[in-house]
Amino acid sequence: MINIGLLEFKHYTDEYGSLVALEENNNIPFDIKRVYYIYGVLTNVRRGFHSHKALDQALICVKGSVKILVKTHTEEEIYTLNSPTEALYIGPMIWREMYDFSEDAVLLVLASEKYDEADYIRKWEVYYPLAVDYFSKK
Ligand code: T46
Repeated sequence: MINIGLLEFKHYTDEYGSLVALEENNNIPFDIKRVYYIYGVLTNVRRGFHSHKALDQALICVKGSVKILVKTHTEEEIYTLNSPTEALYIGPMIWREMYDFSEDAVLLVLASEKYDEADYIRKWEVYYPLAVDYFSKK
């Protein structure tokens, strides 16, 4: 799917435990301008329901598990994130919904820009024609 990818991170594991290092424009394919995390989500809660116009993000479930639905006007895929050594890259113009959070889930997100509500498309009926146009030029 365009603008979606799984990133696998090298981990340094020894008898003292494990460590993963993330670097912008290295194993994270964009400048990192913001980091946030989502936790304490009840299992029956679904979040997201939006796209971004231009933002790049990497979603890492550093603890527990969560499902991520990503879709466009023509395609959809579901990813289960349950490892601190992998991330789901989500680029511009991808609708996303996060659900089935385990009780202990911590979803860490690295973002290419600071928070800007103007970059969100929060209505499917607004997203749909913009997606038709955006992906027709890809
Ligand atoms: C996304 C998915 C994966 C801020 O003030 N600053 C921030 O950086 C963020 C991300 C959110 N907020 C505020 C805005 C809302 O009042 O936090 C509140 C909850 O945000 P939202 O309802 O957008 O959360 P989610 O879980 O639906 O979506 C979030 C990100 O907003 C979004 O960019 O891709 O996680």
